[in-house]
Amino acid sequence: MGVLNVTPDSFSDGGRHLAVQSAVTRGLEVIEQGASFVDVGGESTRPGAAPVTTEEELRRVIPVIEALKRQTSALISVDTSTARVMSEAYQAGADLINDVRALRCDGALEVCSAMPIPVCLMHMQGEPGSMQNDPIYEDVVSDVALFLEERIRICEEAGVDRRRIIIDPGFGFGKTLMHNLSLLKNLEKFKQLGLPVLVGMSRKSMVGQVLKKPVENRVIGSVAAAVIAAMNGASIIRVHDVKQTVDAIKMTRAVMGVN
Ligand code: 9MG
Repeated sequence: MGVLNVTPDSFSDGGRHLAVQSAVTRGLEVIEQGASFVDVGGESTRPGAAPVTTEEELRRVIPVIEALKRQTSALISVDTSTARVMSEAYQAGADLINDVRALRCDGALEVCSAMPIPVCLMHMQGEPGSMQNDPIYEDVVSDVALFLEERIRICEEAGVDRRRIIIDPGFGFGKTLMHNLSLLKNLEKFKQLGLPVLVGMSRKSMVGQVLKKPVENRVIGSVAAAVIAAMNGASIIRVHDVKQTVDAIKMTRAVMGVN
């Protein structure tokens, strides 16, 4: 899964039309590099990020989804927690909902239960504005697994078919370095829930903290994390550096005997 952030810090400089064009060009590039999905997001969920209005999120993501849909048959994922954005993104052609808040926002569960597409439920402790202020768990692997089990149950009760659900432990979302490393090491535990596992560690601070390197020098560390995740059962890996990760995952899968 290739990351396509459509936030002002990503594609803003030449105005709205140019921003859409450059985002679409980047989306087509990640597909060309081997991504099966493009994850289009209009809300920054980085630690400390400010929330965005629904109208602004729609203005950012819908034209990009529509344009990508016209130009590629690759799968389009929308990274959002907002019910209206989920619904309009689906009508614009989105094939997957990626929700870092696991359908906990108003109306999200109802909207998703009425749509036929898959949904990724991610674990996050707290909210992006404050989630890195001293996150605490009794046992991070069990606590996150319990949360995901509970969200799966709530989704199923609301009418979301289990076969549509993807789960994600949420690396970097309300977790210290030790929490993140422990989740990566024990990722197989999440496979036991019987659903595809998605992970996103690309360029995140867990890589920066281990390597003591700034974001622009985290490609190799991110690829290493992707390989470990694939070996420990991840089915979808959300990354910025698609070309490098695709090669590394091809090698990993060859060793694992899967194609
Ligand atoms: C939007 N986004 C940023 N990081 C992510 C991660 O780790 N997983 C998922 N599902 N989405 C993410």
